[in-house]
This record gives sequence, structure tokens and C-alpha cells, in this order.
Amino acid sequence: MFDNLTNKFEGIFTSLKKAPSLDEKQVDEGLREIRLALLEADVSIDVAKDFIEKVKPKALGKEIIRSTSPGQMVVKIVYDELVSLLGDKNVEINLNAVPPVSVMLVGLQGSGKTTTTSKLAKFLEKNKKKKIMMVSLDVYRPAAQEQLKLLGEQNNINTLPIIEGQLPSDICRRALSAASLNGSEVILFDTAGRTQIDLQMMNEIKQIEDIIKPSETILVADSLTGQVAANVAKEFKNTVNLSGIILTRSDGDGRGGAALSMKYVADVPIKFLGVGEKVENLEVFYPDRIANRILGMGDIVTLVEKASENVDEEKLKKTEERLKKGQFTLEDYLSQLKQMKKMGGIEGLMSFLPGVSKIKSQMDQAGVDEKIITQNEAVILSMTKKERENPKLIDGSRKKRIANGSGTDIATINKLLKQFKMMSEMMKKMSKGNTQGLADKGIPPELFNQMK
Ligand SMILES: Nc1nc2c(ncn2[C@@H]2O[C@H](COP(=O)(O)OP(=O)(O)O)[C@@H](O)[C@H]2O)c(=O)[nH]1
Ligand SMILES: [Mg+2]
Repeated sequence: MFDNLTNKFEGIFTSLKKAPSLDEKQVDEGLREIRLALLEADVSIDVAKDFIEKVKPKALGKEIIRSTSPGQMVVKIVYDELVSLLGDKNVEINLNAVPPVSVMLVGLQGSGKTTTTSKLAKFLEKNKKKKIMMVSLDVYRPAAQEQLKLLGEQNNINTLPIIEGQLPSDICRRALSAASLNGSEVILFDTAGRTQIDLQMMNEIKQIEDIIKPSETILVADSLTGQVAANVAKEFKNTVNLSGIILTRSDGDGRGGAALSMKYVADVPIKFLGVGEKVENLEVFYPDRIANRILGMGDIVTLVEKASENVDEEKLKKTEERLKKGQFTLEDYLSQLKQMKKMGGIEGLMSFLPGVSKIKSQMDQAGVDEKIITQNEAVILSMTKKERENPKLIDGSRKKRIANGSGTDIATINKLLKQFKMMSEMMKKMSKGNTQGLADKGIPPELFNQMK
């Protein structure tokens, strides 16, 4: 979400870090570039100015300029200020109240409220083990209530049954008593889109707030609108007791101005990021991890979390057992490819690794990642079950058939088979604990031991 900024920062810091010593002029020049980069990320002039004013005296401190690695120390100062600009720490969603606990989602039309309501429901169910009920108060847009109901059905989340023609305040009261009856611990209220200019709608939201007394009122804001999103938050804060932000569409946002402006402009914590259209595309917002990503230093913690979330434990166990017997098949390879796709593909994974923004953008341009995973999947799917279990069967004429079936060519099939052969050899060696074999291939045995 901060691709542009990361590219800029990498450029600026590469030259700063290379310099054996720094003078005031060099630091000034670096800060000027950082200011420009922030403005291009669509933060307001005030935010950029304040940021530089905070960094500057620290970066020009005698102990920095005279240190042995002044560039590194400037990076650290910028990192610390970024963390602070992003809000310091994650502020968890507060559910400490007598159940049913109400959470209200507000925002402009189309900002992603309904989608986010179902994402949050899934998140709280999975991570906080809460019994959830979702309620739509959007009685104005046709089919808005049905949209939430459908999301509930698709994702196995309870929704309050719809009664045509009921007013939002009456739906609220019905929801509270239904939740008490059916033992729901958290009620998520999805509201209709509104702006502050629309006084009648803003009054309605105050009325709803009075009835449900939410322990959280969350603004859902579109990351693509940049600093405007922060101004919207400020507006809503004037009317309701806003407790947090969820920034949606950060998957499509290459600039990140909304996240960078929010604390300064509206002083409301960002609690989550929406990172795609699917129900699982919700990420907890950690300022320090985001600052790492912005500076191209990677976010290994999130990567590891993502990996463990997406792993199908049972499948993994089966694969492991077969591996021990030296039976890694193309079927296993296929399920690994699928796993990778689920985690956002190579490209998605790479955005969490340090210093790869350049390679990543090259790969983006070439469309490498998705294409190859999808292609390999198609190739394996065009094989018969027997072929998948025993690739040795695949002779010339079979290759031709597979190439036709998958819309590829024989060279592609050969490449995949070669990759697979290398992989299964490596796995065999690993399963036998033959670390010498790994060392031959340039893989340090320590790494293998860590993996065990
Ligand atoms: N790419 C992407 N799309 C999103 C995200 N959140 C919501 N959307 C899409 O935005 C559109 C509007 O969402 P909706 O929840 O109906 O907005 P509402 O009018 O505020 O309720 C839908 O097509 C969603 O799939 C996100 O984090 N990433
Ligand atoms: Mg909606």
C-alpha cells in the first residue's frame, strides 16, 4: 500500500547510508526529498511539515553526524517518527462491556461498510472466539439489507432477520433483544452511508448511538481517497463518539496518504486495514510493522502470521508423512501452489520482505507471479491421477497431450517437471535428515535444524 513511498525512501536512504560522514547540507537534502515523498503520498502540507520539523533537530544532533554510521541513525530517527505518525501502537477493538456488546460501523456510501462488517465478524469469531450477530440499518439503499444477509449466509455468520419497512431505531431495539435471547456476544451494526452535510442522516446516527450505546463506533474509510479520508474522520468525530478507523481498499492504494494523515488530522486510531474484497482480507493495523514496510525493511512478523493462518494443518501433516516415505508427488506440489495463491501469491508474500520493492515492481510489470502459479496449476490439472503420482510415466506423447490440455507448450511441461524433480530430491534429503546433501546444494544445515 505504500509502494511509491517505499521506492522513494529506498532511494533516499541508499545514498544517505553510503555516505561515510554526513554534513548538515546532506541531511537537509535528504529531508527535503522525504518531504516531497510524503506530499506525493498525498498527506497534507501540515503533516509533511510537522514530520520534517520533528526529524530535523534529531538528525542534526552532534552525536548523529559524528557517529560511525550516521545514515543508519537517520533511518532510525525517521522510522521512529513514522511509527508515531501512524499512531504508535495498535489499539485493540474494545469489547469489554456487558454482552451483547454493540459495535457500529459508519461512513460514506461505498466506503466498504457492509463488506467490512462481515470481515470484522469473521475476525472476531476466529480470533476472539465471540458469537456474532450482524444487523443492517441501511433501509434506504435498495437491497442493502439483503447484501449483508447474503454475506452472512456465505460466511456462516448470524444476521438479524429482515422485516420490511422497519425503521433503523426499531431494528436496533429488535436486535438488542434478539441478541440477548440467542446469546450473541457482539452485535455489529452496519449503517447507511452518510455525509455531515446530510443533517437528517447525521441526526439518525446520533439516535442509533443513543439506543445501542456502542462500545466501539468505527469509521470505514476508503484509503484511495488519501488525506480526504482523514478529513472525513474528523467530520464524523464531531457528531459521534468515534473510536476507530478501518481503512479499506489499501490493496489498491499505492500512496498511503490516508494512513499517514489519520492521527495528525483526526486523532483516531486506525484499527484494521481492508486488503481485498474477500472476507478474510482484513489485517490488524500495527504502526511499527507498517513503518517497517514503508521503509522497505519488510514485515516478517505479519508474513509468518499470514503463513500460519493459511496453512491447512491436516493437509500439511499428510504431506509430511508422505515426505517421510519419500513420496512427494505432483499432487502435493499442486496443493502447495494453491496454498501460495491463497496467501496472495509470490508478489503478495514479497511485499512483506525487506528491500524487494524494486524486484517486486519489475515482477508486477512482467505479471510473473500469478501467471506462473496459475500456469503450473493448469499443467498439473491436465495430468491424469497416475501421472501426478508417477511423473516418470510422462513421455513425449503424454507431454503433448498435457501441453494441449493446459494451453501451454512442451517446454513449459519440461520446466515444471525439472522443478518438481529438484524439489522432491531436496525434500527426500531433508526427510532423511541428510544435511550434507543440503550443504552440497548450498543450503546451510543450521537452517534445516531451525526448520525441524
Ligand atoms: N479491493 C477492495 N475492495 C473492497 C474492500 N472493501 C470493500 N471493497 C469493495 O467495495 C465495494 C463497496 O463495498 P460495500 O461494503 O458495499 O460498501 P458500503 O456502501 O459502504 O456498504 C464492494 O465492491 C466491495 O467488494 C477492500 O478492502 N479492498
Ligand atoms: Mg452498505
